[in-house]
Amino acid sequence: MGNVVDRIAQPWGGRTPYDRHGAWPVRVDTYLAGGVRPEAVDQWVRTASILHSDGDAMDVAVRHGQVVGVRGLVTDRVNRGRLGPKDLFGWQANASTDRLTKPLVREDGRLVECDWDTAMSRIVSHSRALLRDQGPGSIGFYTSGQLFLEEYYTLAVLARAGIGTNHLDGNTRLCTSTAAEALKESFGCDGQPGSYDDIDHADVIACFGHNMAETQPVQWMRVLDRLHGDDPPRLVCVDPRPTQVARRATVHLAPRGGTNVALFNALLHEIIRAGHIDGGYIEAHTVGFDELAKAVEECTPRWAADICDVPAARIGEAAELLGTAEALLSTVLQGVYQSHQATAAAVQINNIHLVRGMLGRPGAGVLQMNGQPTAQNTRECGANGDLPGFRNWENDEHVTDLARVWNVDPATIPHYAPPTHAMQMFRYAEQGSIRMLWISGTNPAVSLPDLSRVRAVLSQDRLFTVVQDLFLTETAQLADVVLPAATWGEKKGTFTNADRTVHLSDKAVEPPGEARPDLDIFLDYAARMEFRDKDGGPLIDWTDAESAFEAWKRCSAGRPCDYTGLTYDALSGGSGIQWPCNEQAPDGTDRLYTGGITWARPDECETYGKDLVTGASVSAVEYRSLNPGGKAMLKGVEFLPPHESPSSTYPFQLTSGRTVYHFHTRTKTGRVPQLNTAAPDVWVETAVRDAEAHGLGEGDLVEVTSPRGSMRARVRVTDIRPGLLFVPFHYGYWDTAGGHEPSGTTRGRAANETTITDWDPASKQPVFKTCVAAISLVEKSTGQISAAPTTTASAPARTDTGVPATEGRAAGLAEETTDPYGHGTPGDRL
Ligand SMILES: Nc1nc2c(c(=O)[nH]1)N[C@H]1C(S)=C(S)[C@@H](COP(=O)(O)OP(=O)(O)OC[C@H]3O[C@@H](n4cnc5c(=O)[nH]c(N)nc54)[C@H](O)[C@@H]3O)O[C@H]1N2
Ligand SMILES: Nc1nc2c(c(=O)[nH]1)N[C@H]1C(S)=C(S)[C@@H](COP(=O)(O)OP(=O)(O)OC[C@H]3O[C@@H](n4cnc5c(=O)[nH]c(N)nc54)[C@H](O)[C@@H]3O)O[C@H]1N2
Ligand SMILES: [Mo]
Repeated sequence: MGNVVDRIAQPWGGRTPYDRHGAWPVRVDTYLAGGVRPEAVDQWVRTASILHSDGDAMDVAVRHGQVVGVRGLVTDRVNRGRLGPKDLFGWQANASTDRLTKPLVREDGRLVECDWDTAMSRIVSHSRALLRDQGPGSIGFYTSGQLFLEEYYTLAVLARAGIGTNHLDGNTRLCTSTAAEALKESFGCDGQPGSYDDIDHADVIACFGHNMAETQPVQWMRVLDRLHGDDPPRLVCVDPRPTQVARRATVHLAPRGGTNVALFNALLHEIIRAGHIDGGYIEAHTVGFDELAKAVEECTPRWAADICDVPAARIGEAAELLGTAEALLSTVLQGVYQSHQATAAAVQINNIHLVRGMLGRPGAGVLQMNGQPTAQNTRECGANGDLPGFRNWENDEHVTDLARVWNVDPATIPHYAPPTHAMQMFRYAEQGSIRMLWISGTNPAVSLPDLSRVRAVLSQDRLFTVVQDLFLTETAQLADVVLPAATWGEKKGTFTNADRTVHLSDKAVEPPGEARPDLDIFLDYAARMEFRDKDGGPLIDWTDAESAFEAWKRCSAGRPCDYTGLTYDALSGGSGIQWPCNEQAPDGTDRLYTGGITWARPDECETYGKDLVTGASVSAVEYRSLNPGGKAMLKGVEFLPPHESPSSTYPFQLTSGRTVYHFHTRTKTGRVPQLNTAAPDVWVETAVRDAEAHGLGEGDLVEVTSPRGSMRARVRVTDIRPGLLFVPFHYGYWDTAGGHEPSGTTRGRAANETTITDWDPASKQPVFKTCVAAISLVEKSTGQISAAPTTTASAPARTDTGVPATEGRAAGLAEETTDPYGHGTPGDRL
């Protein structure tokens, strides 16, 4: 028996301290609903979390054919038994009574239930007519970072070689396209260099625009456990909000929104000026040092202090920590990827590691993070703007090789232009060249910027929209055909986390009604469309998850993301396994680039790169001359001001993001009592100084307006940087109380009513984190308080405001044990 802990009140649970270079102790977290005892569980089914990119392994408890709880997997390398609040409680959404159970088609303006044959026939006849009349470029697919590897691979083959369209991308464009681009720009190829194990060894851990405490709570537990042990790491945090990471940091920098490049250039300036560089490493493994040094030559801390509104001395302290670390681990996420000059900024973090030789050894690593649980697979399978297996669309040999794998003519695979990115696909749909858009596992009517525009695009009569989801989401309501999907726990497949760890997710229970796995839907479509290879055989000859996985292994062979050494059987063991896994590395690979840079040679690289300011492609010839030996590339970039800056009409900067209790547009977490109650409605965070200046206080209802639109929320006064507003983007117009119908009041609460249609020139990732806004009072609070949690970055600045602490009470209780084998030795180590 372990401790029982309210995991809503204490999202990170209890501490299991450990020392530097030690092994992270185990702690097994279990939540079983409704008083079910472990002995009463019929079956434990292996999977990993699907509500973030951490890849926390767990077993799902099944009783009488229903999921009744979860237990962290003690032997897994990623979490050693721990689970975060969403992992513990989130599975309950699967059993919601409002799951889609039958396909729907639009008849006389209304969505009505039908059978699968009717829905699929309608999609197939539309596809055939469009292919005949307008060609493959009239069909687009917009997918997810939440399906399984087998599903993305199947979709990539059917879209790229079956339909022959270039218009296939994922919501990973909104999420990790900058991570991928930054890795490609620096290392010539995607692939996460670091490992979570680096947390055990680092003496400095730096989080750049990454609220790890809330968005990867289990790795944050690992950091906390080190902070409680001997020789704790020092933390550097770059975030304008008082996140838990910021509160624990030795140095916290809270820059003005959109100024990351100025700040990072100043850090590089100081590191180089102080001589904290590894000349041997630079010489052996990089090109471009002189250009980088020149680019940051003038970028003194004093210069950056004005731009970023951060004290110059503080920048110096951060540079000193980063510059003198023995083993530096950096993580980068949306505060960089969705901010201004995203790729340029993310690349500067790679540069810090390269000039310091901080790569490829324990504790020295970069984690250009992923966000979504399966975003890595979207990228490697080519269901985003890349070809499968990190192949280079501009390299004819790579295209020919892919054509060999698929047994098609190379000309079948569109490679006349870069694969179309999601923002461009919506533009094409707006302009009318895309006439059919198949949306799977994403809710763009809440998650894309500038929602009134997105609704207008999706509502057009001339656009035939297919939406494949679990629920009748804001997006599904605008569709012509809605397909009910089975999800995690109801289907089998694999997925890969942010440190390349592959997990197998088994089927625990039957999906509701007629819902089908996304894989079966894609296979059904491919069969009905009769896609053929060049010998007349079926283009797609696999029939289930495991045969799809085997097909993908053949496609990944010899590529950086080599899966050939993995099998479903091997993945059913005690832990996930990190790719590449092949004959040379049968147990997987913990770190990339341990012996230098591997995939940047001109014939092997995934891309020849881009100009980080304009996005213009570097040509193959230029790449060959700049980087003939395939080293890492140091790329300096000048700071440019954000595209919108505050004015008298819009005096604030506005940013948006997440809270620990909710996932994205809340289709799952909004249906879970513990999570929904912890943060039931939208709020807006504002600084003490700004609240005083505008006469605002806790719970006041305000309108936040930008040049695009407006939204309403109640105020929470926090220690956020002055001049900045923060809104969680989780809340669309679906409401647990209000049901499905868009209502006048709740419709205007999505952060993306206000955000801008703008994207990074290199990664094409939308700029969600930097726009301007005004705030005006709608109604003074008469005792109402905002729905913002108190446990996290949204904690009130003052404790005397009468805001009750966020708690789960009896419903939030979960068990923790550090002695899962009953040896009586707490802290039992792996
Ligand atoms: N609880 C929870 N966890 C999740 C998810 C979720 O929805 N909920 N989603 C998953 C996904 S898909 C993703 S992508 C990740 C995202 O994970 P994170 O990137 O950690 O989350 P965000 O809240 O989007 O943004 C992080 C921080 O960026 C800061 N920021 C804003 N503007 C700037 C800026 O200009 N510069 C800097 N330096 N910082 C800035 C914000 O203050 C915020 O605290 O989380 C994953 N995990
Ligand atoms: N303003 C602002 N906007 C943002 C962000 C931000 O920080 N600020 N962050 C961006 C980021 S990083 C991300 S990742 C996106 C997320 O944006 P979305 O992807 O739109 O968000 P989700 O709510 O996760 O939508 C996933 C959908 O897939 C469905 N689904 C879940 N599992 C399955 C399955 O197995 N099969 C199928 N077919 N469907 C399934 C869910 O019900 C849900 O409707 O939002 C982006 N938008
Ligand atoms: Mo994301």
